[in-house]
Amino acid sequence: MKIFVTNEKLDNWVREVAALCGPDAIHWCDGSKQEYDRLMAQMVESGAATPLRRRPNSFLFRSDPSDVARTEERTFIATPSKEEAGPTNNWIAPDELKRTMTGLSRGCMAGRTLYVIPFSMGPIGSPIAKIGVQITDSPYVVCNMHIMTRMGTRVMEALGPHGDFIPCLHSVGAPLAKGQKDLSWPCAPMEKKYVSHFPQENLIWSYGSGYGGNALLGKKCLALRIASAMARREGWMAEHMLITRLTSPAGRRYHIAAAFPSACGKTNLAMLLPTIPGWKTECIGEDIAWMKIGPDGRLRAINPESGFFGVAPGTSHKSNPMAMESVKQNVIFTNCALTDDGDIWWEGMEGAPPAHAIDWLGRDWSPGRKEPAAHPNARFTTPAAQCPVICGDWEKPEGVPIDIFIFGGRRSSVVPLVTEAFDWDHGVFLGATAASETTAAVIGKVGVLRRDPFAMTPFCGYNMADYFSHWFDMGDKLGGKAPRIFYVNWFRKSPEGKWLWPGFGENSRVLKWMCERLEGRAGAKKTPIGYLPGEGDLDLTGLDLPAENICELLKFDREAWKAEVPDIERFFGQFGDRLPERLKRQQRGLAERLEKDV
Ligand code: OXD
Ligand code: MN
Repeated sequence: MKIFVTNEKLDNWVREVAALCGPDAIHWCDGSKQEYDRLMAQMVESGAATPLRRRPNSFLFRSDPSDVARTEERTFIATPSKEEAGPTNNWIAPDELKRTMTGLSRGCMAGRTLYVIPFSMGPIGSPIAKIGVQITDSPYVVCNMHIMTRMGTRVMEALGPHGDFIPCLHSVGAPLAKGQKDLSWPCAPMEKKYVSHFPQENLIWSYGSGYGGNALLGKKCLALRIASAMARREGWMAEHMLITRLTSPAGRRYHIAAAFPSACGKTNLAMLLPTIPGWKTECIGEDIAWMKIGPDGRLRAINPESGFFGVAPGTSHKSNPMAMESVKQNVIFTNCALTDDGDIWWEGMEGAPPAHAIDWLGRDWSPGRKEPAAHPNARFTTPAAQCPVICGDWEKPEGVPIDIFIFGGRRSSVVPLVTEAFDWDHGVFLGATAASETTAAVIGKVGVLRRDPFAMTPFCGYNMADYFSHWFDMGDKLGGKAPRIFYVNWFRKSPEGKWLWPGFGENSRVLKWMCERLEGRAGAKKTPIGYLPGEGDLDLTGLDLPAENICELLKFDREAWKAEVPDIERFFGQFGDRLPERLKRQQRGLAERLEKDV
């Protein structure tokens, strides 16, 4: 079916891609429920999807074992020079990468249907939104895009005959010979996977993977890597941040945007239920924030996505009750375990594990087996509108005004529960030096400390040093209307390896302190690393926590911080002369303050 609105650039591109990739058929997606249902029915029929008896309109997929997470080592930024991509990105010259991608793509859709997905990142028509078009040969990707983006006919109408869009070309890289039976999760071997970005021409070209951020190109590829480069050129911000609204008992609203590396509880914080009486949170987004300075000079944020692609293991009614409520129906589950009564299960869900299940590899599983039943990076794809605490204003085209930025990471030692930056420049330094112990969201070693500035290392589409400069520029533009900046660490452990802070809903106590700092109502003590809550400054009413835990959580450990300085210096060193002078000044400032007796 062809959508009645035509767009010349798009028609030409689809024709070109079809000639290169050689699909058997072309389908223009209209974004309707019928389309979704038809594709799902086909995938159930082929055995790729398992309908879940216990969750209406929900399906389970199992990926190929080689295709379970974003593959950062196969992700490329093709800028004209290597320096423009910077030391934290994999670089290939654009011409060379185009040649490679073209070679791989020749005939790659044989035996498959080419789907054209016009989609909007952000509410259609919002001044902050952008239109993309993904071509893919994966019906699984089409169904995920139905949930994660606004797509189909209404986007074609917004695009119009002459509108511009960001082309996103995707193939699972598994052409079918005549009569060849398809696999339930087709993909290419690791060395043939490429997630390629051409920021100069706003082009995305992904080959060989059907999983998450490698394949749902609106998300990490467009909304972060390409958008971050566009945002720098155009003077706005594309950040790896949740957006949440916190309302005080007096009815004052605070909007918070927070950046954490993958699988650090970002989704939990985005929709947390406060444990402190009278406070309320409403979720606007849980992964990405696009922010522009509004007519009033304040930074306005939208969530460019319309669904959650959340990590399933560890999600429970304790860690994230609102996520559990959001996944009761209309959900795509990937790499979760299947129970005998037709439900999904994963490690960290409350209650006893099932006596028997089918694991993510399709094998029999029972408790006590060494390997987990669900892959540690198993996911749910669910409509954001199903979240019981979704904010009434989450689709407001003008976005919400941001009051507070939070950075953080997973650190078992050194970093206190919460720190407030002295000012914007110090806040940029906190963001730039953010570090976290790695988790399973990305292929690689787990538990290693890595610096992940602004949680953007895998997602910045240009030289990270220039990105730091962009943050300083934005601060200069925002002036007195700039959000206040904080740094948190929920993951501090005792020497015996026990969590010191209960986390989850109790994190609202820390958010409350931040809001009260904005109002000048909460106290703090000045330390060389920033302002920390002093004794009695955090509202701990009703929280049964040993005094030693609080003391440890809010301790400034001079010696441990002194040991951080050389590591920060080393980390900054990789950016050479491109590192902004203002960051160097911050680094020197920290080192000096640590030497002084304050
Ligand atoms: C994600 C990630 O999937 O950051 O959101 O890896
Ligand atoms: Mn993310």
